[in-house]
Amino acid sequence: TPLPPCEVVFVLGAPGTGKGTQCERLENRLVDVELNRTWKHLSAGDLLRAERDAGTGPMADLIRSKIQAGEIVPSSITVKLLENAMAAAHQESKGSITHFLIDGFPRSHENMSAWEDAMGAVHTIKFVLNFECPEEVLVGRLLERAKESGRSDDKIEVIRKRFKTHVESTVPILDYFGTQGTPLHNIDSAKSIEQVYETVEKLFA
Ligand code: UP5
Ligand code: MG
Repeated sequence: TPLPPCEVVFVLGAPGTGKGTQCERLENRLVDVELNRTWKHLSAGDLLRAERDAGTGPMADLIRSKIQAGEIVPSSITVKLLENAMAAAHQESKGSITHFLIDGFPRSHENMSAWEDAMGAVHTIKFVLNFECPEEVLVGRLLERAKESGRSDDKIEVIRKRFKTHVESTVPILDYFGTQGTPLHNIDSAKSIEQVYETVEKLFA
């Protein structure tokens, strides 16, 4: 079954704001039985890490060096991985999955235009979630997570670089959604995981 037109929600926010945490909850709980509509969580970062770990060629090396530097991987790579993951999820669900929570993408204007070129004509961006939280709170969360995450970028120097990349490249694209008529919901994610979830879940009602 080829991938039909799908609905997509982009989930953005600085490192540690809880994109993955909230998307996991949404994926598990937002099951609309009547409409047979299930939201599939796709983390762009997870897809890149899997590609890095599976590969041995120059592409794996490029992903490794970009993640290690807290910089953005070239858009063509990320968009292709997203496209493949959407198609695979659709296929594996025998066609029932047509709604996607895309976590950690797009991170730059370049990412956004690559998405538009590849998929903009087919899929609809329903809205964008943007989690906001003070950086010092995020540093605490990430260093705590670092004890178990095994992520090569959960080190204070790289964490600082990830924040810098977020401010310089990702924050500027938020305005763009407004110009496209795509709703942007800024969410205070300094609150508890449960409180953030309650706010977010309502947006899917
Ligand atoms: N936690 C979460 N919510 C909490 C709350 N409300 N209160 C208290 N604690 C909370 O959460 C982080 C930690 O905080 C966890 O321990 C959690 O329990 C706790 P998490 O849900 O993991 O936050 P998240 O926003 O997902 O943080 P993450 O570190 O994954 O964000 P990044 O944006 O840095 O990571 P990502 O995987 O998206 O990207 C990594 C790298 O990949 C990028 O730096 C870049 O190099 C590359 N990349 C690209 O190049 N392009 C892409 O499109 C995507 C990634
Ligand atoms: Mg994450």
